[in-house]
Amino acid sequence: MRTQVGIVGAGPAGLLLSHLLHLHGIDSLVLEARSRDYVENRIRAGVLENTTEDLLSQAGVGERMRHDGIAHHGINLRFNGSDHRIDFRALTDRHVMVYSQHLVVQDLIAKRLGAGGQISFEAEDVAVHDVATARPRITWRQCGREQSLECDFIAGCDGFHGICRPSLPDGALTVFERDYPFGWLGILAEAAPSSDELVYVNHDRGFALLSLRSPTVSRLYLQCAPDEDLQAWSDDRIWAELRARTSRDGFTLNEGRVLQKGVTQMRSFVVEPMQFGRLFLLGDAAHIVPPTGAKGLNLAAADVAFLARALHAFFADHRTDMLDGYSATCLSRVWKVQRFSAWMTSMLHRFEQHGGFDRRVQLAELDYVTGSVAASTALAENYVGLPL
Ligand code: FAS
Ligand code: PHB
Repeated sequence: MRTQVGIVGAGPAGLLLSHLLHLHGIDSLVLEARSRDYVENRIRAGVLENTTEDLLSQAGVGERMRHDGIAHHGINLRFNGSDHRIDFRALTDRHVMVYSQHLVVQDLIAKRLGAGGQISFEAEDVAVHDVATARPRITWRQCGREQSLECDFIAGCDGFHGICRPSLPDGALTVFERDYPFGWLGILAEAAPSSDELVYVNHDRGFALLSLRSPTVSRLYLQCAPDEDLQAWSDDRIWAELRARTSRDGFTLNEGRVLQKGVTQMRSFVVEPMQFGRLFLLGDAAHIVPPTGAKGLNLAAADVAFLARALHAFFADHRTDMLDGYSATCLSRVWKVQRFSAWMTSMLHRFEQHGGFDRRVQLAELDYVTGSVAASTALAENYVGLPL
């Protein structure tokens, strides 16, 4: 088999790249380890930057997002028992779109398959070869039969635990990382959202986040130990802790049946460069951000936009400059988003090693950010999405 671009991974990055390449008349084939049902129902991110919303709309995959998604014109920071709103509309004249990642994946799969795109689900033992040559290859097993794909380029969109990044030779990449001394325990609940907009809570007991998926489904998180034992958290205990952390005068937490619960690790991670020979790394395969800034999915979409442009310039005009500059272009944005995500995480979470002084400084930062137009604008312009 042969294609122009072999894509490993059918998450948001791999699927959006395959679709954008198709719009440019470039052939691709997507190889996905999991089943279609699994990837279409994997609950993850919930907030699309305005930048990502525009990218999906311009690519013709925004119809259901515009119909079912919920535009949010601000977020709230809750500390010292009161709410402080960051007004995106007033500060940036932009918004974010609350639309679950698994719906984006469903929309992209439907679009690709509807256009005759090739996605091989349940691909086993995927491996990349000869990426330092002009004829890279991908091998895998499908229904017990060995397969081989010759490509011009390979896009590693296989997430943090994929095989593309580890396939590169020792010394090819430099890793920059930070682990956090906490994780997030997240639940999906059959409960009407307790707030019209997201509420990020800094409480003495720990961080909490009130998010949502629809008028009847809430998404809630609370800071927990990095190695938290989920079995130790009954639904009642989760609701009790969320009530304690989100309490303020005049507020009631809506509770309901817990549909799903899980613990997400918190880390900041970047590899440089994000390319090697004819292999390009995108999304979580190249970087991870703590979810406090709602950036993981959105950063993946930005990588895709940059690589799609570069591959179009190569195949249409035989230009290699944009491909050569892919990593530098992405990393300029990646590090700004890493900065924002690390800052939001440090401002909103409780750190065991913090003494009284650190705690006062943290609350003073929240007080300053929410009381200063300049500081609120800086938070807002990063949250709605830096320009591509
Ligand atoms: P993905 O991980 O989404 O997709 C990679 C794909 O590659 C997967 O489908 C995987 O099955 C496949 N794959 C892996 N190895 C393979 C192999 N060897 N062969 C073939 N296929 C292979 N971000 C937020 O902004 N907000 C959140 O609340 C949030 N919550 C998250 C919760 C969890 C549990 C996780 C893990 C991440 C969360 N994220 C969140 C980040 C997440 O949204 C990612 O940023 C986003 O999925 C990145 O998309 P991709 O780069 O496409 O990677
Ligand atoms: C979510 O709705 O899953 C979500 C929202 C905002 C975040 C992280 C996760 O910062």
